[in-house]
Amino acid sequence: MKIALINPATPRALKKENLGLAYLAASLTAGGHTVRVIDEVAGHDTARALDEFRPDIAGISFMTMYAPRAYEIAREIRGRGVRVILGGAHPTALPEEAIEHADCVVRGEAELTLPRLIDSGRVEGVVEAEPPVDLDALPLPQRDALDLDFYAKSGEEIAGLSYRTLGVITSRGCPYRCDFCINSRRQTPLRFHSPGRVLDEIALIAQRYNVQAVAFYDELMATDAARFRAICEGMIQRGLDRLRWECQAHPRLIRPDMLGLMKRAGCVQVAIGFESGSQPILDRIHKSTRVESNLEIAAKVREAGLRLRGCFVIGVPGETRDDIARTEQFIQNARLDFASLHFLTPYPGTELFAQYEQSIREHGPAWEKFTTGDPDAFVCNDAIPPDEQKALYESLCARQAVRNYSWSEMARRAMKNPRHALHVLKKLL
Ligand code: B12
Ligand code: SF4
Repeated sequence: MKIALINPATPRALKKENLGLAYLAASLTAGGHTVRVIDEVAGHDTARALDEFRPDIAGISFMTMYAPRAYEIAREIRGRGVRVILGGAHPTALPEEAIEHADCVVRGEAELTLPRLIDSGRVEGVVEAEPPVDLDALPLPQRDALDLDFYAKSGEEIAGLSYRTLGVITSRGCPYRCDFCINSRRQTPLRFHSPGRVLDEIALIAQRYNVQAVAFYDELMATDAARFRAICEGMIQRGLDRLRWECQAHPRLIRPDMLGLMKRAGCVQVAIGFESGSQPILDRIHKSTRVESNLEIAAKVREAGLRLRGCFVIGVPGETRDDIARTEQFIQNARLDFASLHFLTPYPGTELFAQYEQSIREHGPAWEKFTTGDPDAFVCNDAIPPDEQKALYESLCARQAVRNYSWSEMARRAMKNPRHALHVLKKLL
């Protein structure tokens, strides 16, 4: 059968490849189907691509912020008499909403289930996917189905420099349960690709797509210390240490004795979700970390010569002006190279969503605002009036933008997006 896999976009889409679709494309191709990925993020015109390809079935993959666009595409496709299947983070969390717009919704990781479902001919209703237990048994993600030149050129920015970068996923899941993350309610266990398979995949993309850097998209890269060590050592042994890479790590799982090895293996930057400089706020979101130990680990990462990107959330229930000031102080004390500031957003499927579900529904959720950068999405915290919270968040983002970028980088960004630059400037004044 001819299957179209669609990646919807909005103007706020980040230019990063959807590896979930590449994994699905590989499984469907292995099952004898002909797959075409229609990727709006890469600039594809969905209507035109559908006219050309004329699929028998279309699958649409989306996170919450793309839900309105995904439903629009689903309507158009069903108008052509083609069956539509929805999957990804949003339909998994809210299948009862998604099924209103499609013939079928698949919840969870669908490499095994989607080909079976299509072969059965019963593309209908809400289906629970059977998650793959052995990740190495899955075929390599079919990256050729994506417009890789577009994504590699869009590059990862590390230290203000743009590299030809592609993403790799080496594990699925996380042992922690932060309230705002889908892992707070995730049912599937933590699973890993073996070091051998990870190294083969990196070697393949380095050779085939001529990349300079790898972005590890894992939620956390170092959950299994022995495996992570084997990956780092393997990168050195196989000459893959010429690639630069960034990974995400949890403060409690970073082993200081590993930092030197990571650097030798090509790591240039570690991203850590510190989230807040205030202990009661960390406790409120069940982060399982302490402010003091976060500062210690930040110092160790910098001492090892790795750049440190910290991620933070503003808007946690009960957060006061003092808590926000402590977060800004933390950013300075930790001497971060880059701080990413997010506005706490109660994504469907999370513990936080469950806590606020009723008022989110009364509020009439504007899913396109669920970007983690838009205080108008939904405000959970009632300790500060919403308008003041928004102003505090935006001025903190503006001050941080000045710290994050060099003057030349700021000038380049201002030329690219003058309206945003003006907005930042206004918040600074
Ligand atoms: C890698 C990643 C990214 C990458 C790449 C994103 C991309 N283009 O795919 C980057 C760094 C860019 C990113 C950014 C963001 N991300 Co992100 N990201 C992830 C992460 C860690 C892994 C996703 C992944 O690749 N998994 C591996 C693949 C194999 O799984 P998958 O993509 O889920 O696909 C499987 C299933 O979902 C299903 N499936 C998927 N599509 C379809 C379609 C059909 C038809 C079917 C049947 C099945 C199906 O089958 C696939 C194969 O198993 C997830 C966490 C998670 N556990 O999912 C968060 C996650 C998806 N991200 C999230 C968020 C919020 C964001 C951001 C909005 C904000 C932020 N703070 O990071 C931005 C927005 C980006 C933008 N503006 O476009 C949330 C989404 C919550 C939601 N309900 O929307 C998640 C779940 C993390 C969380 N906090 O809970 N992200
Ligand atoms: S440590 Fe990160 S990935 Fe794990 S539950 Fe917390 S936010 Fe989610």
